[in-house]
Amino acid sequence: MGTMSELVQALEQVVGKAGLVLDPALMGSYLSDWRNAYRGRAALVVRPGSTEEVASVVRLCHDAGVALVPQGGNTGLCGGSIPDDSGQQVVLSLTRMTRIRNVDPANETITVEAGVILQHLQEAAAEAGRLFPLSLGAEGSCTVGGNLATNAGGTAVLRYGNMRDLTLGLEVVLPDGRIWNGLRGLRKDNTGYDLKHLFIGSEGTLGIITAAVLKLYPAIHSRTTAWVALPSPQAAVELIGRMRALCGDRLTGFELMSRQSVEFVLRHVAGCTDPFAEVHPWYVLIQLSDTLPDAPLAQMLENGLGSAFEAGEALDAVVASSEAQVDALWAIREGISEAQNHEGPSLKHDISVPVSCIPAFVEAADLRLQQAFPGVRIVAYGHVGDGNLHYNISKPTGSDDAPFKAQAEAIMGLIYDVTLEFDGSISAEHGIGQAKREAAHHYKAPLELELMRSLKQALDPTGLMNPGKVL
Ligand code: FAD
Ligand code: 2HG
Ligand code: ZN
Repeated sequence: MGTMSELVQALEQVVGKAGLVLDPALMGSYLSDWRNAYRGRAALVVRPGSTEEVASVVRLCHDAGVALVPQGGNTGLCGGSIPDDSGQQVVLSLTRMTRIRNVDPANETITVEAGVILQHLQEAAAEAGRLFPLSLGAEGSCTVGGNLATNAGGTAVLRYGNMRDLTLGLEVVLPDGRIWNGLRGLRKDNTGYDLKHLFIGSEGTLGIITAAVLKLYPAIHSRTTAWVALPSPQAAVELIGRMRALCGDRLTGFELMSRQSVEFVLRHVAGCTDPFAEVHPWYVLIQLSDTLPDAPLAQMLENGLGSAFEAGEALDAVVASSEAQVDALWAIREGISEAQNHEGPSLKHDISVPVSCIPAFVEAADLRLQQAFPGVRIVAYGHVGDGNLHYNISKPTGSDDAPFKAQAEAIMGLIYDVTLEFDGSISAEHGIGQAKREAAHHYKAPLELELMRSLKQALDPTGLMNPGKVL
């Protein structure tokens, strides 16, 4: 084990001067998340440009006993990509690894490096006449490596699945610097344990993902989008069942939003306006898509909404009549995260319960919260088709931050307790990172934690891969 300055010299040999950030004044964007909820310090940031360079960097840090924090676009919401405050950890940024290595239209696959921005991947798929369906609000800056490491979800999961479902192969640099080439574009491969699934969702604690073979889908040539007002989450669950029965796989988006969520957007996000003159308690954004340019989506939507009005599930609806209107409706949904930031400190609960339990979850959690913490604002919205609600909490209007922050743990505990009562998960898509580590210890079954620790020990016996995250 040498000194930090010896390590820096050796790293410079690998990535060159331009691949290192040593000046703390230039490290800022790597050391805190976009909400500024997590802050750390680092010995340095290293930016390798190839898998071989990543492998050399990892080996050097391993031999020096220095911990690594992998980082992609740094859009994660659980502090997983932020180093601790020791100033001893090294941030390994994948943002220079941006090559699309191969497109294989006949195999319906694309092979990309970890630092490719999700939006660029979507564009590369479109150029090949295909669709890469993962879609989320941070797609302009999050990376494929981060999407894989968090098993990202987003707004198209109900039709295409999450990142795990979209992945066929991985290339990973292991914690000792060896390269595992698992870049196989196979839809069938039953030769033992499926190792890629260990790394997907591991949040950088088992190795560095450097590339992936991902699935492509037929391009979409028609879509129809509607904004629907509803009386309750129960109506949303009934409506999604109705739309699924009617449209099958053409139902590609179904996002639930409470009035509180929409109000925050209308208040803080420039250009967003209320689609209705009247105020309603809940809304859903419905999207139908088809590979045919002239698919009768508008007719299907009209039929579905017609019967929903008759059944009392829908109170009002607008159907977008132009691409600009489609974008305007999605801008309201995608603006919630940003809008909530403007309302002061917030607590994010990225929970899931069975879809059928969403109404009872909301009722129980709302009631108990308002009894125990009167005045807190509940910002509930999310991917109702996946049973995934962002059941976020903002401080009471006009109150100070400090008392709200002092209640944070109790509020989180209350919400997670209700989640577990419905056999739910405390993290549906954002992961554990550092934010939910304690909660995971508390709420996950001891046997599951024991198995996770065994896997961590087997792959990363020195514990230098993103320590302090997940476990
Ligand atoms: P980072 O934030 O850099 O890292 C996330 C985790 O992955 C960290 O633990 C990091 O160590 C690890 N990591 C990163 N790259 C690698 C790698 N190459 N190898 C190993 N480990 C790595 N998430 C959703 O799932 N669904 C959503 O709908 C969604 N919407 C969002 C909307 C907004 C406005 C924002 C800000 C975030 C949203 N997110 C969402 C969260 C976030 O965008 C995703 O978690 C995304 O996948 C993170 O990608 P990233 O490249 O920014 O990763
Ligand atoms: C979304 O669905 C994201 O908009 C972000 O997962 C959720 O900010 C959040 O809590
Ligand atoms: Zn989400």
